Amino acid sequence: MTMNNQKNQDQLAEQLERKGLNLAAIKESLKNQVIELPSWAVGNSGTRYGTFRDPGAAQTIWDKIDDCAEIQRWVGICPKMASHVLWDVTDDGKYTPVKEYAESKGMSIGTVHPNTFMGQQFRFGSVCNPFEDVRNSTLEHFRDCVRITREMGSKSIGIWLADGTNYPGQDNLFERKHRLEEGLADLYGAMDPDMTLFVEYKPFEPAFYTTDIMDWGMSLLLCNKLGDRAKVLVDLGHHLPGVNIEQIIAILLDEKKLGGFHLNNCKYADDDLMVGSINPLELFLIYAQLTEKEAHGNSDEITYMLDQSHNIEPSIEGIIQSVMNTQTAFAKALIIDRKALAAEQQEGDVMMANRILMDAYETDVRPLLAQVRAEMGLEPDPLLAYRRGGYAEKIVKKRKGTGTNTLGG
Ligand code: PSV
Ligand code: MN
Repeated sequence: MTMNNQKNQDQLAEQLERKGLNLAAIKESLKNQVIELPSWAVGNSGTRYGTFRDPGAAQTIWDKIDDCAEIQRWVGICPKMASHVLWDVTDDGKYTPVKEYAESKGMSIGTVHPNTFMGQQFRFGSVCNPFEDVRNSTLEHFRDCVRITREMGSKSIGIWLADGTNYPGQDNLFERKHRLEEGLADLYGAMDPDMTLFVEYKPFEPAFYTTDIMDWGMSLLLCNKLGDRAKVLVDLGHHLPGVNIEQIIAILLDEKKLGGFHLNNCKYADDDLMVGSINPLELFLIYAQLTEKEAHGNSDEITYMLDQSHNIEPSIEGIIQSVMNTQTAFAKALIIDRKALAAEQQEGDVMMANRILMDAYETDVRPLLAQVRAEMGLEPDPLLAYRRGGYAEKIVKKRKGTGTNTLGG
């Protein structure tokens, strides 16, 4: 550490101490942060209008693992790759080699995502489908997913259903709810006792009139009926405009029902942009709730994953930037002067309470994060370090820009 760095650190430690905060503990929290990388984000992706192919995009499951390991090399807090079962399997239908290859690269498999939205049979939904044979084949897929989760050495399954209807009168909404409850109970019952089920919600798309799990209330209702190991998954892009996500987080935390996140950012709906790129304040306020809980020594196990689609930016760079944005939000939330904030709240001083919160948000945490990275043996700026590392050029040469897309277009 240079003299200047040491001076900055000492100043920061002093400032934090005045707020009753401990620099070493904050650094420890930042070092222990874990974000799962989505295997599906390193392949080509696009919109329904087309795909701009990235010449270095991952083409095979091995490429995806290589890319995730490369990201982890620079960011150091992403040792897990979240998986989508249909897209992360060997050509001969095996999963164990995927796990083994990931391990050889220092990675493990995180949350496993079933896929009940891509087959032709799912035109009218999966577990909510009015046809019994489709419901049964969905349940079979769920049981396969439990086996795959076990085989991949993972402990969590993340379910998102594209089920819904497009037109009034298309199906009976009471019956769809019953089918949904029965289907998820079947999946839950098939899981190992140490597995957790994350239930993701989304207001619309691909269905536009009704969506069977349309919001956090529905997800919570289902999780409460299922049991302790069923928790709500919040995808940041799955809310109607104007919804206060941080309040949802506070409520779910208090109910001990927040299972995890699909991190991304949106301007309108499910835009899947880089987390923290459009609304960094919202991300900070979400982390403010998460750290509020931690500050009371009451933090639950929460799984953080990225769920993004890099359509015009190079995927690996987009992912690295997203991880950095998340670290920034977390660091700012960790330095909130909680004691002073609580005092102002008690006084009813709206102005000062807001100022204390914003003071943390406006603090430049880049030197702190650079220091944390240095202590972890990492470069201070992972994005620039990746650019200098030559991996991007290497994969373009090797993969020759023929990557297939996983999503959209
Ligand atoms: C649906 O929009 C979703 O957010 C679900 O999490 C899917 O698993 C994922 O996107 C597919 O990218
Ligand atoms: Mn998602």
